[in-house]
Amino acid sequence: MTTVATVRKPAISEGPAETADIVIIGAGFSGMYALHRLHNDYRVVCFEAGDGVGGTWYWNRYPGARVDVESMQYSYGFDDDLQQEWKWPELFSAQPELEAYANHVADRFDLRQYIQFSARVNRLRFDEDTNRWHVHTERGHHVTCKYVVAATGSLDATNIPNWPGLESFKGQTYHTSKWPKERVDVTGKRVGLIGTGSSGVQAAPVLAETADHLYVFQRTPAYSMPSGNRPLEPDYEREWKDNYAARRAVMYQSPSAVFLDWKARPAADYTPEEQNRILEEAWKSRSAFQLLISFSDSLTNRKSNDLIAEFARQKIRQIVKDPSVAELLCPNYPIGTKRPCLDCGYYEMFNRDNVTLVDVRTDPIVGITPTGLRTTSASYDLDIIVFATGFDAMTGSMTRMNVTGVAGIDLRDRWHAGPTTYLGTFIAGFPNLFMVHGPGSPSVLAQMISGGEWQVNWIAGVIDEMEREGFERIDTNLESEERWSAEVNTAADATLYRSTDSWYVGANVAGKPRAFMVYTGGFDKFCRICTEVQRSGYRGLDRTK
Ligand code: NA7
Repeated sequence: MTTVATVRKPAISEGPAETADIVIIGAGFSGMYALHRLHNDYRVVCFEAGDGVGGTWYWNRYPGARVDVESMQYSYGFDDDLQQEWKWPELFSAQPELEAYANHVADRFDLRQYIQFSARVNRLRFDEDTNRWHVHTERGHHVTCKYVVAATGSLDATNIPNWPGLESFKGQTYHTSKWPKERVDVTGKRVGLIGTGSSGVQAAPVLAETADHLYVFQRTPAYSMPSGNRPLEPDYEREWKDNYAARRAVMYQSPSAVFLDWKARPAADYTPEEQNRILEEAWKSRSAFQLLISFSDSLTNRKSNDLIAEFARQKIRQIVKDPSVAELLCPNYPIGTKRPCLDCGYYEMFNRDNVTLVDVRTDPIVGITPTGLRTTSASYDLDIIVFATGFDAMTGSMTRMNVTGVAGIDLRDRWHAGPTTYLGTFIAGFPNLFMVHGPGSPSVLAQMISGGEWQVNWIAGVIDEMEREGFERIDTNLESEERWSAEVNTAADATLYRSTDSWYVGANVAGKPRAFMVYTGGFDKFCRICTEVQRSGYRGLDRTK
């Protein structure tokens, strides 16, 4: 089960336009599954910007990168032999293992022959006269096709704030999501890590082990929980493999496509002692998300949420020895309204002498200098700056492709006030274009591999039916988008998500319009709605011959 580099047989050459039935953009987990699902029935081409498969797990190779959902769950379910035969070494796999798994799947299902690597799509144009998409890549490919499946990832377009002086820095800079394949040696170096989301929280303890000094520049503290990662116990693995079919079925019927204990009641139903016992058990459990679902109203009732948040803050205060550092690390927003993190020794790391926490909320970074960075009131000398500053989430991977639809409308203009979609999959005026994990779908709030598999199957079913019934074009309309936006907003309004600035609402990128971009009504409900739309004769969609 090793990574195999194969010689590819390009199906598509660079140069004059070639034709395909379907172009899939992205060879991450959803894109690869789309290829597998569709290549037997259609002429399919996949364009991938990286030179390997794996998407998120190809790009995010920073030290400490690790998935925050158990690997027995965060894996494909479409092929039982695959899930029975693959052996995950750890409970929560690290990036190299996830990349190896992606490579194994690409080889096992012979997918590489359809993938053009190092081929970033930089132009996507719909031709109304022919009902065909024209797909162009930076390498000069030009393919016309009937359908496009954009499996471009929710978190792909990197965000580096536009600090003055960035170019002047004489040391090395890295963004966590574009980490080089070669090992970056920080031994004896002064490292500045900006950002304390999942990437920063995971990278920091590893960097601190060898850096001369690590400065952690924090704007908003994260809620992070110990992953309790460990080698996967054989008995536990056996239990999963013996029950995979039933457990996958449970996952598909759960709000987040994960196999967790969803049996909780509202916090007020428990005595304070019971509440505490439940939270302690969740803290020690196998998943950060178990803490969030300790009570059924954790994300809808502020009082219940406060109980969990205060419990998490107490844990921070117990672990971090310096009380002022501990206070700075204590978040004050509702827990779960920004993506919670799963860590390996993050808070413990702040007890090291070579780690300094810098609060850039009260003393913001104002610029990068040749020798480090400046905040409003201080300067820091650094050899290396690590940007763990996240992504232009949910929309960036689509808008940067220069997408134009009917009447030449540019997707950036279409979404200038925030993204609107129908079912997180369709954009009015961009016919035959399907997004996987698009804005308005459960995307990052559901387990991404299983969620992607479900959505790809649904999209493939729609395409199959189009072809069987002789349709040329499927599109949605603004009324359907409005209705779906109302549904997304109603679901979000019933939660605490909106009370916090996060990338779920586009708040992390300067100038980005605010819009709630994730469907919080539950993965299970989302699947039911999509299924119903198809069964009811494509309500909200216009199919034409
Ligand atoms: P995130 O979660 O978006 O984290 C980015 C971090 O960078 C976050 O702490 C930001 O603070 C910080 N940031 C961004 N801009 C600035 C500026 N201008 N100054 C200081 N700090 C800044 O990205 P990750 O890569 O960590 O994780 C992404 C997802 O990957 C994660 O949720 C999991 O799903 C896996 P802020 O919170 O905006 O104040």
